[in-house]
Amino acid sequence: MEKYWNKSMECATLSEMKSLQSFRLSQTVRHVYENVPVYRERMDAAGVKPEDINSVNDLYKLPFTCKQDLRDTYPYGLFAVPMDRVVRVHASSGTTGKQIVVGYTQKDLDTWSECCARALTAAGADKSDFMHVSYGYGLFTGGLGIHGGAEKVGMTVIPVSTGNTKRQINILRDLGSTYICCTPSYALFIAETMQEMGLTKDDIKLKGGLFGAEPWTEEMRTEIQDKLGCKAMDIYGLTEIIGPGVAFECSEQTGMHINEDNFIPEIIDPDTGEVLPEGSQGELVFTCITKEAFPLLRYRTRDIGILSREKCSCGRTLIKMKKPAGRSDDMLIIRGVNVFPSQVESVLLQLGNTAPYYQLIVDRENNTDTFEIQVEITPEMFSDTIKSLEQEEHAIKLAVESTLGIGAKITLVEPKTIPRVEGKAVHVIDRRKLH
Ligand code: DLL
Repeated sequence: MEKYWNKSMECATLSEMKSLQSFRLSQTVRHVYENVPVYRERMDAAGVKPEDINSVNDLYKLPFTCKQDLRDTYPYGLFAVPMDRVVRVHASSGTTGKQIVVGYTQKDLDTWSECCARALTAAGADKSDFMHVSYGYGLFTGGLGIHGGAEKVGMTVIPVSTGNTKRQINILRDLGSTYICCTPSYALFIAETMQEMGLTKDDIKLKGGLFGAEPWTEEMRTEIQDKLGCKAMDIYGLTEIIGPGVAFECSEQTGMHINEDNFIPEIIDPDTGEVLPEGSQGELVFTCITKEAFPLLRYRTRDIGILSREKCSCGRTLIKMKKPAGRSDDMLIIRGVNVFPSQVESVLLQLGNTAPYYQLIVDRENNTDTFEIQVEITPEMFSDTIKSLEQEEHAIKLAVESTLGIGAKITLVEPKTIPRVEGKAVHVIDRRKLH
């Protein structure tokens, strides 16, 4: 039986949801117009007044916000409440550029915990469960975000944070954790380290895991489920909007329900800004409608997604988003062809012979892009003949070319060559940017 944390919100009718969103949106717009000079100036320039925003159908009238706006107003320029009401800040440096800072009132922290509590409940967790938190604690939102949700559910929280993987595994085993959360890359590293320690999934008691903070494929899900013996659920979020828990997976595992009573999603054409109809692929945009300290209007995430209101077997009516393939900033254009690292990941894991560690190295020589994929071999393959390794290389080359429509040099590298991470994996080294 499907369990819900907040059934009235998670299973509301469409008209109930729209009217709640409309009410909250108009309140939020008034709040930012009155308290954030940047928003007031932008709305004035666009000729929009708070009284023009009465329903979700008016959303398109509002100007977009983007990461650069957060950088330009660093650190507190977009905060909508006095600092004495802000009880926490988090920050993100992202892969490029200046740090951004976000803030929370006590009510915002409660909203955030509620979002994560819904995710945990959808993953089957309840107060009898133990949650091993391997996301980083600190300015990153992963650790404290899920921690708050797990406490709200009443789980026994084990706040391990990142690092010292062998010690993590001992804690996981000794304290009998039934749930874990970390990046999918780190989950694989934990599995690999367990193997080195002579342990298997039968030595631990995991039932489920919430993995997110980076794109990951269905093949990677299978790999994690097999190796850790737990159901691997996806969880999505970003610092600017609240952190983890913007969207979460249910038992159907076919995309993530967005907590749309708190964050209204839209899909836009990234080039023109035009709002696209449901089912179209485009850039995800979120508007926060319950936050007090840091409510962003129409924030452009750069994440590429698809929204769907198709009926879900779990009974939730919250709109769903497809697993994001990656950020538009992560998309590589190599010799004119669009390439997402996740496509390469799918190919490698489907072939299934090598280790699940890879890196795409892109460079430019004589005005032409070069494209190399380094793939790690498993310790078992290490003793294979040169001939069989060459055959493997060739098989990967063919499969990559037919999926991406572009040739790549495949280099098999020794076990443990590709750096392991505790947080988000680095799948791309684009040296073209250095020239
Ligand atoms: O990664 C928040 C988070 C923590 C989410 C723990 C889930 C679990 P940022 O560091 O600001 O926040 O990075 C946000 O990470 O815009 C996406 O590009 C990517 N991302 C997050 N979750 C997923 C996911 C956290 N499930 C950026 N699938 C986002 C794909 C994801 N990409």
